[in-house]
Amino acid sequence: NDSPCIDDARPYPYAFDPARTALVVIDMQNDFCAPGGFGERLGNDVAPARAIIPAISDVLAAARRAGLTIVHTREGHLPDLSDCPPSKLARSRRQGAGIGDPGPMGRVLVRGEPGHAIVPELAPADGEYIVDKPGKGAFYRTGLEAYLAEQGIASLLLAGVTTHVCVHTTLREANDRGYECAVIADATAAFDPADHEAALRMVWQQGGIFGWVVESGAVVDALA
Ligand code: TIU
Repeated sequence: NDSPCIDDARPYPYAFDPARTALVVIDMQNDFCAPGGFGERLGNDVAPARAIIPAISDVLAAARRAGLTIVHTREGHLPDLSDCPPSKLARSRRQGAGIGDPGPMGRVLVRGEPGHAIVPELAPADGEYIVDKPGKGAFYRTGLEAYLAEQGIASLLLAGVTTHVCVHTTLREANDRGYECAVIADATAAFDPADHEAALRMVWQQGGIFGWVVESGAVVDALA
């Protein structure tokens, strides 16, 4: 058969059917990638998040050409914060990154504010599914599971930020639901590279306990 296969995936080759594969781009929002947003206010350097924009852009272009299902996620809350757990709100305030507080890109992590928007380089195209999520995982309190089922999706390619937080939570939720997941190493980032490396290792160790780790160039080649 002519199903693409990424031979140098960890821990072993990753085969996928493009007709049943979705590219999921996680939380590439100004709040995580631009100065003054939620990520920086938490005490982080956003440079690693910005650095993966070109690799994600390349994978997005290849995925669009190949006709993959494309999903974008955004972490954020309703303007009245009614979907923000008090625990999350309190810890954000304690850290100086108060959810809902005013900032240079509007109210921090609130839907509809400039900080909540996806960076312009990776803007969703018409017809691409956007998941607005209140949590770290893209399946919790969203329509993602139903949407993927409707599309007949079996495999997920994961990109975005941060590797150990929202990418991992989504990966774990997806793995428990039976999806074959590949995390794209150079299209994901954490604010601290040590967290990124640890998170990637957790994917492929134990024979691929959560799935596979691949490189963006290999994904682009496989989709060509
Ligand atoms: N999108 C995402 O990963 N949300 C976070 O809060 N990440 C952190 O690393 N803080």
